[in-house]
Amino acid sequence: MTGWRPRTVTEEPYNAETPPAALVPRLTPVDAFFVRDHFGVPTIDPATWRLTVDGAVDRPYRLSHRELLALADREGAREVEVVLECAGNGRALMEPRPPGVPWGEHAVGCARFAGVPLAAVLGPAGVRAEAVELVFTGADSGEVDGRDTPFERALPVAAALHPDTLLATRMNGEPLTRRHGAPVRLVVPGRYGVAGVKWLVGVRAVVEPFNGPFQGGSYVYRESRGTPEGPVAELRVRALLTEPAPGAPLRAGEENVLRGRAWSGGGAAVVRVEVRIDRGEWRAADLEAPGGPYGWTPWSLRWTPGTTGVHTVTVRATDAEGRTQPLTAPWNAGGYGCNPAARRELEVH
Ligand SMILES: Nc1nc2c(c(=O)[nH]1)N[C@H]1C(S)=C(S)[C@@H](COP(=O)(O)O)O[C@H]1N2
Ligand SMILES: [Mo]
Repeated sequence: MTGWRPRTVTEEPYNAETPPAALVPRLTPVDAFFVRDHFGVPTIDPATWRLTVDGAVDRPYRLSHRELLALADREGAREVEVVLECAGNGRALMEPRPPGVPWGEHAVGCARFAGVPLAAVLGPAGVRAEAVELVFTGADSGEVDGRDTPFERALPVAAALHPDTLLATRMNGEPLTRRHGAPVRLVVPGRYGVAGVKWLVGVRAVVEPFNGPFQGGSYVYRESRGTPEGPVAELRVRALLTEPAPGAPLRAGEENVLRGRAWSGGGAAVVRVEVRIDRGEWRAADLEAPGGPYGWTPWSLRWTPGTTGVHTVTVRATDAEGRTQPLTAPWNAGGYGCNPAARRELEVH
């Protein structure tokens, strides 16, 4: 425990951002980690929890929590360090502002999730060849268009069977908390957070692409300006400036270290982070190794301000696929995938 709390953005349902100071350590403390809920936190007793595996499978079955943990012992638990970012992170930077939770830039965090590869649970069920997707059901539900609707999301079969797609029971070495999906949540490294269904109770194989309210209704890039249309899937390349802390005293002629984090999606490494002060040249920051292919990459750059006054720092990252952050916020009707270069004004005395 750190005594940190996320910063509330909306009360009902509860949505909250990671406080900036909690983004300084490599792993984001669980009690500071951003929270995105569409409905609310369901109450689940692990003793009676069951995961239903059905649909286009040869042997539908139900798995208890104890059986899942035994599977982790038998097949080997797996742990991955993952940047979890809400697809709406940064929406408040878009002009005009799209509807949806008005996230600033901190609906993001990085944690170590441990659990069983989903493939180990699907193996015994035998996903049929005609299945195209797996649909994941959360225990939370609420009214959508006048009907009680569970939170459901789908993944293509190949992504579901990827060895790093986990049924996670632990976060940063501790049992998963209720807020973050206990007893079991899905973790899909390299994709926006919406893929990671919390409070997971069902997995079903389907032979037609799934089209639920949180799949084809929302979480789609529509009316995009300059970026592709289509479903929200992989994380877009992005950098954050974490230090100096907001309001930290800076003096002309004294050296400072600018620091932050950068990440991208689909396992693409961050290969470059560049920093520009005011309208100066772009300078390459030093990069440290990330904690695995889905963790974030720490960057740093020494800077000695020459003059007093307000200086604007701009930071942009580039990934191994050659994708670079745009300088201004991209726009689409749902306000997703907003990844402009990070910008902050620093006052030098
Ligand atoms: N069951 C369920 N799973 C869910 C959601 C939800 O509302 N219900 N929100 C999704 C979204 S949009 C995000 S960004 C992540 C946030 O995970 P966190 O709250 O653990 O940070 O959970 C995802 N999984
Ligand atoms: Mo999200």
